Amino acid sequence: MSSLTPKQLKQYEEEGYVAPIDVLLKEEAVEIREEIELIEKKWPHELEGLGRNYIHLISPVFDKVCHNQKILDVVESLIGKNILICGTTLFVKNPNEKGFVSFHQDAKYIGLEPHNWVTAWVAVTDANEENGCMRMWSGSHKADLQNHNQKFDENNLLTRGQTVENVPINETKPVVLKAGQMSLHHPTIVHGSSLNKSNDRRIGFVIQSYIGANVDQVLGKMYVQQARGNDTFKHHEHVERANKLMNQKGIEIRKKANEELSKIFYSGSNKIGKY
Ligand SMILES: O=C(O)CCC(=O)C(=O)O
Repeated sequence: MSSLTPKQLKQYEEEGYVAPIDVLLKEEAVEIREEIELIEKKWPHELEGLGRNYIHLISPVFDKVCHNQKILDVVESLIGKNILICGTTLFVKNPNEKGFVSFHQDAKYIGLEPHNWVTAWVAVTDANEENGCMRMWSGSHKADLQNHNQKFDENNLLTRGQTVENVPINETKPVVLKAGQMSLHHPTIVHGSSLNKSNDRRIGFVIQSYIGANVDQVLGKMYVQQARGNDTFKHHEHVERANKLMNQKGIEIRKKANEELSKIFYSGSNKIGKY
């Protein structure tokens, strides 16, 4: 098993994230991009809005990434051997669009308690400073949850446009990844990303998140898959893995999962955004 090295574990503990980690071959990243572009062509609205979530339930290509043993080996070194997949999101920034992600902490609105979980950001394309890679506020995971202003900006790729203000940019670090590499980040690290100024798409496939089986969803209902070990806690409903692109069962579960996710993300809000 190739878990994180002591140096990588130290980076995660001290900085709140670890990167880059090689997980996929370049050809596998190309295959994932092709799957996205095939879906966009055949079912033009499928990945829009809420449709950016839970693609692993309708696509065997994405299912394979979620259950990738190299990814699970490193995830295990952070959250233990009983691992569940509780959701996935595509973060796509097209060239000539104004998409950005305000600085935020994932744990603020996601309802996953305790924080025995980690988010894996898999680079489908290269991610760099030119095309708007993530920036991590190193060490910020050690503080409590912070106040977030809710801005609902139409170019913000976050549900509520939730924003931690006054982040010292010089203390943030770019997470530069090659296609096929991954970063892992802590539930409470403050992070965000800015515009894609390149001529190509910037695509991240985010397993959001891998959770320990002990983690409950305190704001709503979640549909999970067992990635490794077992689930003696039984907090969540387990669902089947995708065996065929756009299989009917997967489509139905994905619809339900998205309805529930929306309730979770907008819990307590009197406004709903486009995701
Ligand atoms: O893809 C991005 O730029 C941001 C993604 C993000 O905020 C996350 O994965 O938690």
